[in-house]
Amino acid sequence: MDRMPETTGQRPSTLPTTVAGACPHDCPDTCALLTTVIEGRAVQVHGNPDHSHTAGTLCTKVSRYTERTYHPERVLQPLKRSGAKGSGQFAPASWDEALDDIAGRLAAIAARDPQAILPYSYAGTMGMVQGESMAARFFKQLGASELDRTICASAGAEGLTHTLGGKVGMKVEHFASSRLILIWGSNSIGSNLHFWRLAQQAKRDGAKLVCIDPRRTETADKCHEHLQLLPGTDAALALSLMHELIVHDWLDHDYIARHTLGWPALRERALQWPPERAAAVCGLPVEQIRQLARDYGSLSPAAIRLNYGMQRVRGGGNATRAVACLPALVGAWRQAGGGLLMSSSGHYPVQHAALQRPDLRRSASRVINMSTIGDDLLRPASADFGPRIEALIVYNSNPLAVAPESAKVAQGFLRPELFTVVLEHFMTDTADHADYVLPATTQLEHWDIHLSYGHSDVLLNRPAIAPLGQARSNSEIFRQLAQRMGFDDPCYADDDLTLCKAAFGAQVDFEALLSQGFTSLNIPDAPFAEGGFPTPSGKCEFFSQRLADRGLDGLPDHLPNAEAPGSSERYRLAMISPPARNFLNSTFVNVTSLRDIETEPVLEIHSQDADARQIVDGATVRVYNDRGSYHCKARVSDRARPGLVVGLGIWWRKMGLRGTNVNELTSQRLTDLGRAPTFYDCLVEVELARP
Ligand SMILES: Nc1nc2c(c(=O)[nH]1)N[C@H]1C(S)=C(S)[C@@H](COP(=O)(O)OP(=O)(O)OC[C@H]3O[C@@H](n4cnc5c(=O)[nH]c(N)nc54)[C@H](O)[C@@H]3O)O[C@H]1N2
Ligand SMILES: Nc1nc2c(c(=O)[nH]1)N[C@H]1C(S)=C(S)[C@@H](COP(=O)(O)OP(=O)(O)OC[C@H]3O[C@@H](n4cnc5c(=O)[nH]c(N)nc54)[C@H](O)[C@@H]3O)O[C@H]1N2
Ligand SMILES: [Mo]
Repeated sequence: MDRMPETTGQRPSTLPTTVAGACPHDCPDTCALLTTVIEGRAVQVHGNPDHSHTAGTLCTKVSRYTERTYHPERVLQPLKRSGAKGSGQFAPASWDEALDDIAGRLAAIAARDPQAILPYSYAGTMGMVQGESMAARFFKQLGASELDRTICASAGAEGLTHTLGGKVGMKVEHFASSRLILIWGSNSIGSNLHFWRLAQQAKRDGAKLVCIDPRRTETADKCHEHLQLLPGTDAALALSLMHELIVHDWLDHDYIARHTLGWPALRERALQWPPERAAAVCGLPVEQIRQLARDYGSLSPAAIRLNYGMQRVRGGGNATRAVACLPALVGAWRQAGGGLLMSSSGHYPVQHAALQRPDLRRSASRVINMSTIGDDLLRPASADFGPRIEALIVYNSNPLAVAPESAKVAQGFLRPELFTVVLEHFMTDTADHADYVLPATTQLEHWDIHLSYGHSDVLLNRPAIAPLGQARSNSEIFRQLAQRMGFDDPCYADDDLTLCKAAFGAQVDFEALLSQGFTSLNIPDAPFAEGGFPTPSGKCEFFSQRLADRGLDGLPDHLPNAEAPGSSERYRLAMISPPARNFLNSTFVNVTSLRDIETEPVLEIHSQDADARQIVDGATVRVYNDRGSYHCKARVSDRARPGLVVGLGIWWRKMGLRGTNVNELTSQRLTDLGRAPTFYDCLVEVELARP
């Protein structure tokens, strides 16, 4: 296979060429891609067999990447709204017309107060160039409001930071040598497939696999043990495991003494959590908790694949802290195959200042939390809030579908005088509400560089094909807006390859990336075998002085859900809404072959709860609470435990049964740490839909 030379734009070859790239999606696996190109057209995307984490395999959805790229509904020219706000009616515009008008509108708002302008972006691409590089420079110099990017992982991230010191942990490859693996708050087969391969390898070698998840997922089906706890009760379970480790003395006293902080206080707290108490809170059999503690105290190395499913509740930050304390108690960090992994992204030497140039900002700005965009778009100007949001520039995100309490988000986007620009591949629910839609390139059409939150390699993405239609990369669009705004710092002349190099500077061997497409960070196999955690104390902080200084509990605790089951007479079912396997958040919902696998929006409901409501499998139901209502098909299934319903996947609202999706029901309440959304802390009621 010959790799494409460094520059693009060469004459299309009639022979197949193979271009090395990276999967851009928000997934811990960050796969290395090989795209086969014939006569300038990408015909197939494969997993790179030379990249050990990818091992030549892709998930179903990304193997359909060409179907998405050449989708007949790709937006391939700038569009200007021609009908009412939200009507989805647009007319073509030229790039010059669109960019001149947008720059003019932004300049006029900025002249009054640039903080009335808000960028809104997340991880449609995880690329560091097409994410926050040129865009960040532009908005910082403009003086726009800062966006607090909390929608996914910030509760867990802050919990981890106050315990281990950052988003650091085990090297994923060493899970293969673990003897006990706890898959905690994660559906690996659905959303972390390449990790699952390692877990299976460990299983074949005799490891015990335990899944801790309120839903009986396909991953739970394949583990030896499944603890099907109630949502938001993970801290109670973790504290109770500690209780058992203490009373049976399954502790590594030497590791605790040398490499942890706050043990006497944590010990005292954990002793308040006998398994009987946790069993009642978690809705689990006592014996299952005792058995898990016995396994965790005796099987070594023991590893925890902690993930984000368990931190989307009121106490998500504390729950992460509680779980993150466990490995130090048994000295699991001593071995490469022991410890914990939630996110590995903190291991990367990212050169944020070089990429984003915070020095371009001339005055401090307010910060808007992306998870409360529903309320914030509707907020009037005030001394506390600052100016009303007058302009919104959305890229790499689909807030109408993914943000909580979407009726309010939609109401905000419908404000007639709000000026909204959306950079997109498709007419998403959000793009439908824009004043301008700008056609963005896909990963096959632009340069980028990637870190991973599930392994520790850096990947380079080369463009495989020329941009389709008039599409331009995000970075190019912000470069051109900067020029029109008269921003003349030389940094706006940086091309995408320059930005790729700036992402890690001299910290990563860029020549290796150019020649092979990926390179590994140099991380020790057992990074905390001798302590050395990146916390202020250098220890695993059971007690966090930083939290105590903020007036918060310095120790992890169980904080019940804000909408705990049993706390409402009217809404008796707890709803979680984890990803559908064949979608990536709201991405791919419009790819026919993938939508065909997911069929239609469903709500999994246990037969006891279905029977009590005369709901049969396949019936159309209305799921509702005070925030709104959502119609979908009932799937009567014991994947949901009694008292729990599961609204799978983030459908596009307009592809749902009556123009809404599951986020119509979720709340804008934030987590204990990290200011994150509480998607899985949500009570609902379900009834048969009226025709
Ligand atoms: N196919 C696919 N893959 C994806 C995504 C996708 O949409 N589709 N999304 C990507 C993104 S953005 C992210 S952040 C990651 C997320 O990936 P992970 O963090 O690994 O989480 P999920 O696989 O979403 O699984 C969350 C699991 O947590 C369970 N859960 C819900 N509430 C609780 C709770 O209170 N406690 C516990 N213990 N478990 C709970 C859910 O039932 C679900 O099975 O996945 C990425 N990968
Ligand atoms: N109920 C519920 N809601 C959730 C979740 C949940 O589990 N339950 N999960 C939450 C989580 S973990 C996350 S991370 C968020 C995800 O929220 P988002 O990051 O908004 O993710 P997507 O829905 O995938 O939307 C990404 C959009 O970016 C576009 N895009 C992709 N690449 C590019 C590009 O190069 N340029 C431009 N301009 N656009 C591009 C895609 O076409 C897509 O429409 O959703 C959250 N919402
Ligand atoms: Mo996410």
